[in-house]
Amino acid sequence: MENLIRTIKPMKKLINGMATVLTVLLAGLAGCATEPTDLSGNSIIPKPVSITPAGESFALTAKSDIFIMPGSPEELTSIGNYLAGKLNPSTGLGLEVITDGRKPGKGDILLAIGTGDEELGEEGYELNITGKVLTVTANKPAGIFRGIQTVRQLLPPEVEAGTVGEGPWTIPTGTIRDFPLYGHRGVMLDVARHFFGPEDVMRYMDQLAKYKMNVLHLHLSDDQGWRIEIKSWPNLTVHGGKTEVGGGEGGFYTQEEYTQMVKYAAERYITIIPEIDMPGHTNAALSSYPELNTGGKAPELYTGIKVGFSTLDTRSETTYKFVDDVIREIAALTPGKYIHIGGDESHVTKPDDYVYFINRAQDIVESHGKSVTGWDEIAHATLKPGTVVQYWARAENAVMGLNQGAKVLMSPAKYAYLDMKYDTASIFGLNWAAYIEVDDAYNWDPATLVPEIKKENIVGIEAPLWTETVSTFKEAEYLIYPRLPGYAEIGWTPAEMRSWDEYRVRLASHGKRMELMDIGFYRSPLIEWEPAVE
Ligand code: TNX
Repeated sequence: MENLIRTIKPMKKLINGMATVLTVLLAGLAGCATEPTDLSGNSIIPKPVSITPAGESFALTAKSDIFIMPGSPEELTSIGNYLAGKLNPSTGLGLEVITDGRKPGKGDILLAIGTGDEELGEEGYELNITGKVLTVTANKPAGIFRGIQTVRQLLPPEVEAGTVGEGPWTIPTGTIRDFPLYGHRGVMLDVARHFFGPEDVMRYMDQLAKYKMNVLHLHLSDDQGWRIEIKSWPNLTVHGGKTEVGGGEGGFYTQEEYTQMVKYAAERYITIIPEIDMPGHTNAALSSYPELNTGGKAPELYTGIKVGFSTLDTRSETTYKFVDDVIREIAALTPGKYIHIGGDESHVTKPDDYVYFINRAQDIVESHGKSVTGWDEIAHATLKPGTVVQYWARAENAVMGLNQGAKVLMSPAKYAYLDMKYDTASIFGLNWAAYIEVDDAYNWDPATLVPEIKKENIVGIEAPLWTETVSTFKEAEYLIYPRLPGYAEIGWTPAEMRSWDEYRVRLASHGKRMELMDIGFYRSPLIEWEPAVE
């Protein structure tokens, strides 16, 4: 008997093994047509709030189009065109946007503004995927835009390729209801230490949109360069924009280019927050105009990476004329509510002078109809209602801001700085705050990091990329990815729904998407990436 069992067991194994091989072969023969039917098995980042699978499959085909019902806001047509622009190059299906009142049929996508679903808010959406139609509904166009990013991620990774793939372009059926935890989910890009042109910034915005981020904070001035044209103070860019860290040629945005970037952002439901860092971090301005200096003598341009050595003359009216002109011109080009006045590391400004300056700068921002954001040091001044304090270094500053009624934007350098190295082997980046591996970047909760700063005090999260050590956008992308999707998820998904062990599996499947978009991301050893695409 025992002998018999001994021979049968391996035989069973063999038969089982053969059956598996056969199944795989058959699936292969059918052109990999094993249709995905489990919506819960997706890899969406940020993780949606709720997913209810229905167990079937929806397919985009050559007959598919994108439908918008008559009477919908104009913006929906633009969003439809954006979606077609994302899907057509890789699917080759030639999706068109239909607005003439025809009804969607099998394989079509419908974008529709729904009737006041409060829980979804401004940016939430619902996806209803049946075997027949994929419907995206939301209260606002912004929600539809966030929803179509989920649609992109539900399709196979090849949807992100620049050339036509074979498909099949199938999506499991079911319902997704989704809305963000925080209203401010952003990044900061330092274009002052090294200059990055509008093309790079727009490429970045495409990625932000993909991960449902909605703020791009541009650090437009620092010791090493002034990067935005100010018509009333032209030497800021003519002189102050002509170099960068390491002595390269620098550059700046004309007002026209800035306006184009603002428009590009708006089309992606992204708000640009411009930062003019003051009263420290101002060597480029001081070098361009002697009258802004205490003592009236202009310093040389600076191409090193030290911080904290420059200051505007805070007791001169010329300085406030300058600040007023700069803020007036920038405010006029910026539809967003906030202007960032910097305020960090003003080590050579006397404390009294610093407070005096920040108070006056706040008045100026307000006089141009905007609200103030600043680095956490600004909490030493008397903050106006509506101010946002960006916590980067000192929790006690952020708490001091809270006690004055300000809200906090969470950018703790130890966890959220994209310019920190991943580990000692990282080629680019700094390490003064920490080494931030992909798990460290993901494994924290803005609402519990500092006991006094609670969820209701927080506007959201921002991940800054300072660019002392990166001179091309390719290099920047090595630091940005794959940490960016994690920051997007921290900002969007309720903390109790997040876990590193589950997230790392989803992130792995984004490797192929990043490769197809030619992003040279850091292949963290903590993630089981799929083999590189040949
Ligand atoms: C600190 S973060 C700075 C920047 C540097 C950065 C480098 C902040 C408000 N100030 O001037 O670029 O460290 O990580």
